[in-house]
Amino acid sequence: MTTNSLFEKHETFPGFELAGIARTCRGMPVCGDAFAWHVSETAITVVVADGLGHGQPAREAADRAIDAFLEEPGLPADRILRRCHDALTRTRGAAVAVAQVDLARRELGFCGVGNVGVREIPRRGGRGASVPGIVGMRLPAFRVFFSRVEDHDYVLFHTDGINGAFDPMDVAKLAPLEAARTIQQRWGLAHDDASVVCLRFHAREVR
Ligand SMILES: [Mn+2]
Repeated sequence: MTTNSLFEKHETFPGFELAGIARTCRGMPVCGDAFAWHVSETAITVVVADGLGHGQPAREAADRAIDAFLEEPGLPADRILRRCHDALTRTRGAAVAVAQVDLARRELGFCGVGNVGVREIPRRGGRGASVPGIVGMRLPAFRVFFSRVEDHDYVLFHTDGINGAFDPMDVAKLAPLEAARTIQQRWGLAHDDASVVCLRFHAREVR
């Protein structure tokens, strides 16, 4: 069997919407990528993890990162990343990125180690980038990049199973789940697990 199994998740909240897809590498029984988000009164936190390699050992690393995050989702982004590192020491390691939006300040903090990227619509710049390294093995010095989010901003996080040459403008008019599906279908690499999380802000309610 060479079916590429898909995991999809989509949730709508007042003022924003989240959708994610993780698609399994061709010929593999399980996906080595995993993602999760946590939404509180004050913050949105998204974690995307790409376990090294493919199959079950990759999945185990990715799952541990997600579990470490969900056990204490209220921590700041840099502490979540460090927590993931501690949780992954006996695994093969993973690329992990953490994005956290402070809803009151309308500010996005992004940090990542390994090949998980962040893209945006429109192009404002300064959303940040992951630094090379392997979470669980060698955690390099990393920083949290802070940037403002405005109404209608679209922020996309993706593993390296998505061809990084894709142009986010191609999905600018699509709702998050449709955008995630389109990115996966058009730019997902068959020989790797591929995942993408789309976070879209809507207009704030006017009272
Ligand atoms: Mn990968």
